[in-house]
Amino acid sequence: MLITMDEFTIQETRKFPQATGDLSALLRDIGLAGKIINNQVRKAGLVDILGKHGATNVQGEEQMKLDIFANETLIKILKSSSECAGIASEENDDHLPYEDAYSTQAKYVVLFDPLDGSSNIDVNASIGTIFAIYKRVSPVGTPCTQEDFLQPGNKQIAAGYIIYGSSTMMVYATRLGVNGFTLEPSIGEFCLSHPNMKCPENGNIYSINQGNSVKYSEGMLAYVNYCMESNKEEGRPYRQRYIGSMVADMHRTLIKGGIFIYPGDKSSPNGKLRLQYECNPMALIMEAAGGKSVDGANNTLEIVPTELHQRCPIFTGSKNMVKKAMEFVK
Ligand code: AHM
Ligand code: MG
Repeated sequence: MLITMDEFTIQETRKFPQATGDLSALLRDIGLAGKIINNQVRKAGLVDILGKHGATNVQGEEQMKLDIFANETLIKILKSSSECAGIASEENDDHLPYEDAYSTQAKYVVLFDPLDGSSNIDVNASIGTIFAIYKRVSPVGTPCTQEDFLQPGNKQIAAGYIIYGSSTMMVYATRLGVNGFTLEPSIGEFCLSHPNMKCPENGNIYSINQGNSVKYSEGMLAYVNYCMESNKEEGRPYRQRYIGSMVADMHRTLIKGGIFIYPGDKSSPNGKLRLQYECNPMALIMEAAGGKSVDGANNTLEIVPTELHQRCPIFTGSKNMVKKAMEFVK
């Protein structure tokens, strides 16, 4: 049976009698932006033929860098959606309130990384869009404020990603669980392909940029050594896999189990990844799938953000692997 993402989301939200359908509409709009971005991503290799950034393509249209295109697409689609009061993006210094009459009445705000891992475009590896949805704390009827975007991750209503890989998928989590939808290109619909996704409690893959190990803390070094150590009963050494594209590394971790780590180190104590639109959405997905996510000591979702673009170390994935890593780095 073919169930589209829209149909699935409507059915799920009907489980809550008080639901208005706004969240389903918002997820549909994010999916729509994903399809438009997907179309451009699929043409990325043709950029030299169609014209580079600043040049015009065969249709005489201005070519844009893909991450800028993805950002503008999400901003435009969410502005015309009547469920979004404003956005914050990795590409914009400040949050952006939508001030038209519909948007000020909306109850949700969205944070996103429009095209994460974009350095992988040149080598044709998977990239993705990451998003987080919060209910605003500022009064409905007014433009949204910075406060709406500085809520801890456990206040997320939903979060997800779109992966532009060998196929294009949208995965999103609510408190009800995690579901994955594969884009069926012939009908242009995301269709339910991965219902009720669960991250295995144990895994045998660790995913980290080990090239940074000279800068690791002692605990972090000890954990990586533990992963490489031989122990037949425990299935070690673990396999090491690191694409360097968070969405792709997390998608594998969610499906196969394992641990994904971007730690703090001596030169960057808070690591590289951003709390609000990279770590928190992934943490919500992992927790809703039975996994775990911490900054080394605390649950990622409990961290109260103080700045829009703040960075945060992350250890996320199979519950038991994350717990083990914490014993080393705490
Ligand atoms: P970006 O937002 O500039 O694309 O950077 C984020 C990416 C993640 O997708 C990935 O996990 C990480 O950077 C890889 O960083 P590094 O090359 O330092 O290992
Ligand atoms: Mg990013």
